[in-house]
Amino acid sequence: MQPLTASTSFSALQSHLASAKNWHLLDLFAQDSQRFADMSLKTGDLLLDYSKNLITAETLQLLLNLAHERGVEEQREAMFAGAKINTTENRAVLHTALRAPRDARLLLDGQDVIADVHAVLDQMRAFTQRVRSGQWRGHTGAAITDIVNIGIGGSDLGPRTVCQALRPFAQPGLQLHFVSNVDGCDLDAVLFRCNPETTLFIIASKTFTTLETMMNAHSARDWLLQHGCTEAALTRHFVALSTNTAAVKAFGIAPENMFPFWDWVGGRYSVWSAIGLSVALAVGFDHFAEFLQGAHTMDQHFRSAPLESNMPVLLALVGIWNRNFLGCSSLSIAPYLQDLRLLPAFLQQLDMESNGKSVARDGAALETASGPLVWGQAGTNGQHAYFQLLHQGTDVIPVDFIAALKPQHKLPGHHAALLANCFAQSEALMRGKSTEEVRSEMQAQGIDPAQIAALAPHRTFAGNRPSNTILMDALTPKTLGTLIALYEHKVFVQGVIWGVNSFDQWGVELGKVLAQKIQSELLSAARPQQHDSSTNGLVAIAKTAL
Ligand code: G6Q
Repeated sequence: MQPLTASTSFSALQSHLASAKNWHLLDLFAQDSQRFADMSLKTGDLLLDYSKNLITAETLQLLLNLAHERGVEEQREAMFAGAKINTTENRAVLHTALRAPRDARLLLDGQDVIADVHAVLDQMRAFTQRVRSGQWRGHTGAAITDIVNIGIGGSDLGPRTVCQALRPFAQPGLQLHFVSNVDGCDLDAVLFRCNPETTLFIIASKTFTTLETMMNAHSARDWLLQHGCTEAALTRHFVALSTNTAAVKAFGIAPENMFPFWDWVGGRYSVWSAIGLSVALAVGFDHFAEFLQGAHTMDQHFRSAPLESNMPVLLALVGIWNRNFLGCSSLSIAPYLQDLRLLPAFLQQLDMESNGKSVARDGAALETASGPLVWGQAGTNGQHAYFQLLHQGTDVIPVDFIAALKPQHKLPGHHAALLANCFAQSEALMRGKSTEEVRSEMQAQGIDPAQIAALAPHRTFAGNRPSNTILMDALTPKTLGTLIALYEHKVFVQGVIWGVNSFDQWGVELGKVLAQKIQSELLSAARPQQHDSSTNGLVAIAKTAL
């Protein structure tokens, strides 16, 4: 495929950049009273305001030309239709099918995937009802009180983020726990809080071979056996979410306690599949269905809206402008919602694992930057930590502010304070504070001129720093589904423009293989010799402690 730099619209954007260098966001707003109206759009329950970016109508048009030229519409259709766009693994990419309604139809290799999806959803519905109603019993006949999801990466972050975000919808009396790290402290801390008679373990692993998950699963099994559960009764305490039937069986989980999914569901796109079982258990199946429905609303919008009024496309294009033309290497995610505090970590995986690539789909080295570093924290906490760098650091870091108009609590005053902070931060990043403003403020306070001269540079903010704001009515299962799907499709569009395969993760595999080798060296008597002197030295020191 043609490198991005060779496309006509990329060159046009590069020429356009020369004029953009002199823009200030404040001037762009002053020149156009319609800017917010023109550069914001609503779809489903979400509003995206992208007007505080260093773009004009012309920039947007050139970016849209780029999207057309790079084949966003064709690739989008290929994904929805089940083409094997994950070429390095020869797989379709069909997380959108996981939230399609029952009456939809999609054939993949002659198999109706929608029918398969709904068969598993029915299995999940029946199971969640049995557990939540107390019908499902542990080995002593007591109802389940604690559910532990054991998984890592895509089999952990999605359900963990969603369960936390939907906390107000959870059933009291049923505690959800998540264990991911191979560090025994993770499982140990959870087991300490659980009763073996009333704990259900969900082993969530697409491959059912991941070291961390399998080690934690075996330790959980041992814990139950040590606490009075017989081998035969283990079946009341374990269910599996996986694509690997043979490995699930070998572990000892009954086939009827396995919730399958398929190779066309990528780990970081799997919360909509059986991997979302912990969500359905926590908030009830009907809420889980609303979460799927919210995502489906965004899928329909993404698939059918023209690019110029397509929310994921616009969010992606603004990101391309910031990354490839304004040189911003990082994107900060700031949810002004405490229950969404894990969203930055979730989006970090979604974006960085998908687009953290340096070769194009045909294997050629990329000539431009691809996925940015994605990071963040919930507001207002972040304001009292790293926002200093966002305002006055030497790097310009665009921010996505995310907020809800209505709170999920009844405490008076808090929500207005939260929203005020959210809006004030994006305004401050844009507006900045000139040295002139600082000087006159200090003069008005009667500060002496020498002190003003010394302090003014420190109290000056350049401003002109870009941000998006995403507003939802309230954080509900439906809006959360719509929001996550928005980002999934944004990442997809950017991957198409960069020309990368957003759906493989070979970088994750290398670490898995090397760790297995070192682990066997740590536990054997032989001296490690196969590495560099640093790795050999570290392994040798660790062997003395183990
Ligand atoms: C996600 C990645 C990765 C994966 C984990 C867990 O897209 O592939 O984060 O989800 O490595 O893999 P398993 O589900 O196979 O245990």
